[in-house]
Amino acid sequence: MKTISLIGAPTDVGASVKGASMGPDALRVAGLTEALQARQLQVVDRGNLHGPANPWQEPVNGLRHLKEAIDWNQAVFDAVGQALSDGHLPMMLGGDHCLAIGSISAVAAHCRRAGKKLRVLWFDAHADSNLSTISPTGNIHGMPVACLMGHGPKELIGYGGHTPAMLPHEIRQIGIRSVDAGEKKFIHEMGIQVYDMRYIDEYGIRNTMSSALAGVDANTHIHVSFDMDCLDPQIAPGVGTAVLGGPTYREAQLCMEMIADTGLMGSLDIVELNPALDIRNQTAILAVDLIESLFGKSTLVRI
Ligand code: EXY
Ligand code: MN
Ligand code: MN
Ligand code: MN
Repeated sequence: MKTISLIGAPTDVGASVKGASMGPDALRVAGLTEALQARQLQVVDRGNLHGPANPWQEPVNGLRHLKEAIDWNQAVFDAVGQALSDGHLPMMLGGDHCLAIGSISAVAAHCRRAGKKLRVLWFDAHADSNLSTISPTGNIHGMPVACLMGHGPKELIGYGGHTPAMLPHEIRQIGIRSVDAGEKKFIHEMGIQVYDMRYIDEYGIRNTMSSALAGVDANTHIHVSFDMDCLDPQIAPGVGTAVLGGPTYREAQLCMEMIADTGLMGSLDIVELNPALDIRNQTAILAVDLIESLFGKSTLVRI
């Protein structure tokens, strides 16, 4: 029986909107554990990690709360690494998206040790590819992709002693529709494959996911980094940086179902849920619904 380790990382140090720190508990209230158990999965809830409080300071040298982000990511790196060593599937419950630095660094280290190929599926409205020199905000949740590729402050790019944690060919970004000018340049220079909303509109979600999953095989570890603001804010209002024009409910479900069909997902982040901005926990409930599909719940009638 597959065992899922739930790892709460209750912080919003990477953001400038308060509230993502309440994400892990909102997911628990929405019935995450029970939903997974109903799918015959064993769940170990590791509770919430501890880390520094959010000092709510202005950026220094283009980075807001660097010290706090380093500490939180170290805690996430250690906990995700431990879960993988235990043979569990780590599910990191954010928290803001800066935490994917620690999470994916741990997953990448696990893949190197196990001789596995890594495929990161990054669902987001944003490219999260900023650098301190080009970021309009200094918010580190806008920088994890760049950090994972070795572009960022030295403490954020060396978890596990390996830089870069991830190579451009190992990631696919899906649902992107808000990209700063400097990020666009970085993405092109790095050669990152982005399925932006225009692509999804023109080719459809099925072709998008077929392409994003192309090349995976039995030796691939899929990591899903799911930023809740990827979804259209009409269905997911509980996020700090909402952007109009995201995937619909069924489009998002098909993404999850196609990932489940591969049977290759080995780790997951659920981030940027902001219960303070939500309506009756609906975004957390939607997250649980999507997670169920990632683990095989299906609307398929045909057999
Ligand atoms: N690109 C903007 C910035 O860097 O501040 C917005 C980033 C939002 C990041 C969110 C959560 O994915
Ligand atoms: Mn993000
Ligand atoms: Mn985002
Ligand atoms: Mn694995």
